[in-house]
Amino acid sequence: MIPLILNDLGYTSQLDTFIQSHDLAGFEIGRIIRESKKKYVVKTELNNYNSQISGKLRHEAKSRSDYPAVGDWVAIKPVEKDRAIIHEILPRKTIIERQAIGRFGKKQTIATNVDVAFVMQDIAHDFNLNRLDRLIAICFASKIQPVMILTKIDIADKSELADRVAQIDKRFNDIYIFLLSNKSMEGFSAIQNMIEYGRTYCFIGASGAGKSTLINNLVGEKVMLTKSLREKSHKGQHTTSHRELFILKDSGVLIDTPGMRELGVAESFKTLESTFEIIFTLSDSCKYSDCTHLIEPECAVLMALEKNEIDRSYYDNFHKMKGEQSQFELNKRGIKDKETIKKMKSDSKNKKSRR
Ligand SMILES: Nc1nc2c(ncn2[C@@H]2O[C@H](COP(=O)(O)OP(=O)(O)OP(=O)(O)O)[C@@H](O)[C@H]2O)c(=O)[nH]1
Ligand SMILES: [Mg+2]
Ligand SMILES: [Zn+2]
Repeated sequence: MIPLILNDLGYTSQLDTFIQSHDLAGFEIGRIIRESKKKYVVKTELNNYNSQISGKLRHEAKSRSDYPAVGDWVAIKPVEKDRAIIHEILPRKTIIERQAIGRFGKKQTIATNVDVAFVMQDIAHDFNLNRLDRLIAICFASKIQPVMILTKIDIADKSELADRVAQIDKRFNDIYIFLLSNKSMEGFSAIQNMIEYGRTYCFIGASGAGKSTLINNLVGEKVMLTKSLREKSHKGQHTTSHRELFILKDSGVLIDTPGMRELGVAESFKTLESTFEIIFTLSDSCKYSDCTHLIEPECAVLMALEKNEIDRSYYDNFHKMKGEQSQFELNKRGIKDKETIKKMKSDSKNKKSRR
């Protein structure tokens, strides 16, 4: 393993005071570089430790945010060569969190101690201003500076690209936007150059945006698995399923995250409605109250599309997500049916055994 000092991992002297005042001098200090199902990898100056939290921490944890997350600084005690127990989570500078899917009111920690969030979006086939709104909102809610990266410019139609960038520019006029191709590497060095030593950069955005591909390019080796949509066995399945932190040599610290499906299959009809507010408002003026906005005459949505008042991508995305949403409802019902069958089977088994 390449020797490193804590500063390479983004350590700042602000943490010294806490360590001294909390009697943590006897502990090894490290940063969580990987998390998967409450198992953590902690990197210290000396080693990488597979870690679990102490009974005391677990006992005291009231919510999800009391558990460690990738990016956290922690005080650990090694128990074996490569194993350690996490005894304390040091105060967090920032937390990126979002509403946990399907569990309203519950927060999910994405990463901590992040300085800059790279909000990534595939500009060629996954242009969605509403999603960008949400991602940017997550950053602002977490008090983290967002920087936008629009990917796949190599396969985007030139005039469409200019138009989309103009739209984004207009909507988020104070946010810096990078244009990138992970294939031709156009725009890559500008991103590479903005990454500063000791600072932490978290990559967020929808699945397929190219987060892991960019991280691989920055690290200079294939540290993360990447996949095209075609290769994904299920529609919308994420390639990255865990969060992981990487240290660039003489540069910053990067955190990869799984694609956020905040507009995706698990969302309710209500979310669809607020996300596609324009379509839902227009549909009040459609001739038929149950208009699908696909073929009906005097459909206000189709008319708006024709007059270019709404974007084709906005319209298409609405149908795509509406389809996903109904599929999700069907799946949910399918699961319920399966559960009912299972219960009936086990009930009848119980009856038989009682006889
Ligand atoms: N043409 C083109 N393809 C790209 C670009 N960036 C990424 N890709 C491809 O897009 C696919 C998805 O890229 P990933 O890096 O796996 O996407 P991700 O954002 O990490 O996705 P999740 O891990 O599912 O959240 C891969 O097949 C990449 O090769 C780009 O700039 N141009
Ligand atoms: Mg990925
Ligand atoms: Zn209609």
